[in-house]
Amino acid sequence: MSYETIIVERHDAVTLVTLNRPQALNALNSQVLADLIDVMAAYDADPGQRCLVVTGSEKAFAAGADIKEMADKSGPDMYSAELYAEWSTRVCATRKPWIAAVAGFALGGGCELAMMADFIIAADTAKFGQPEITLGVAPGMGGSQRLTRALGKAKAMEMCLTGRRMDAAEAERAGLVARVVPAADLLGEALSTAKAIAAMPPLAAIANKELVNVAFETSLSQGLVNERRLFQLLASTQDKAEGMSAFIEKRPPTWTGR
Ligand code: CO8
Repeated sequence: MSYETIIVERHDAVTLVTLNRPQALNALNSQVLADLIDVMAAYDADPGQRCLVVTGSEKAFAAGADIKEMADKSGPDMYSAELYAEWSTRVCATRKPWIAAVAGFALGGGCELAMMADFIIAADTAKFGQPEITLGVAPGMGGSQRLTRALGKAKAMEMCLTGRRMDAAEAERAGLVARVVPAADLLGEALSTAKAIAAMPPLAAIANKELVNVAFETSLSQGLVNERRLFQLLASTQDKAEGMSAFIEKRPPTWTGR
């Protein structure tokens, strides 16, 4: 697969997507968004691919939506086109797991893209922020909602109102990122985490992702019902029989995704 603004590589069952607009610090223009939708749909449809990593450069994961492309768009243009809405809906519809590996700036739409991932692994150089207020706007691709769910009201409100950037250590303490690693190890750590996920039974990976996401969308009692139902569904899979037999027989399991 060849794209204009991203580089796509396969590492066995892991797809690695590298944002590649260095001249604009990986700002998300419409071509990047189209390329990302395409590669994520291809990943979801490919049974041989079990996890995906999105990363950027050492300097920037992504410095936001492309301000130069956005500058001329009017409010009515954006409203009638629902700019970015279809894109984020389609990215978030990816059923299989994916990770954001963030070094450098993850600002505005870049922070929002990272937060759409199932989790973030950050380099110690990572800087997260929602600086939209400094441009006279507000987050438009989920930042105000996902940041608040991840960090709580106080920090999310402070970041949105001041545009302050949060470094990697604070982001880990606050629960925005799963783990912080030295910048030189970021890609290796992200790929080995992705390979560990790729080695899990595929249906159980999809179900685990779905269940954690349900926790953000519903009441505890409804979430617990969903959890029991998916547990019961997984109990009827060949992979459940294989996983439990392999444990009892003290051998590695072989997953079929059935
Ligand atoms: N868009 C377009 N170009 C960008 C962007 C961007 N977001 N960020 C950086 N660039 C470009 C610069 O213009 C510059 O290009 P050139 O060399 O042609 O002048 C190049 O990248 C390098 O940038 P700098 O020279 O500024 O690099 P510095 O190291 O000095 O600074 C910063 C790095 C601090 C990251 C700085 O570039 C910066 O502040 N960038 C903008 C950050 C920002 O405000 N992001 C939020 C954008 S708005 C947004 O994301 C809203 C999303 C939701 C929209 C939904 C609508 C419905």
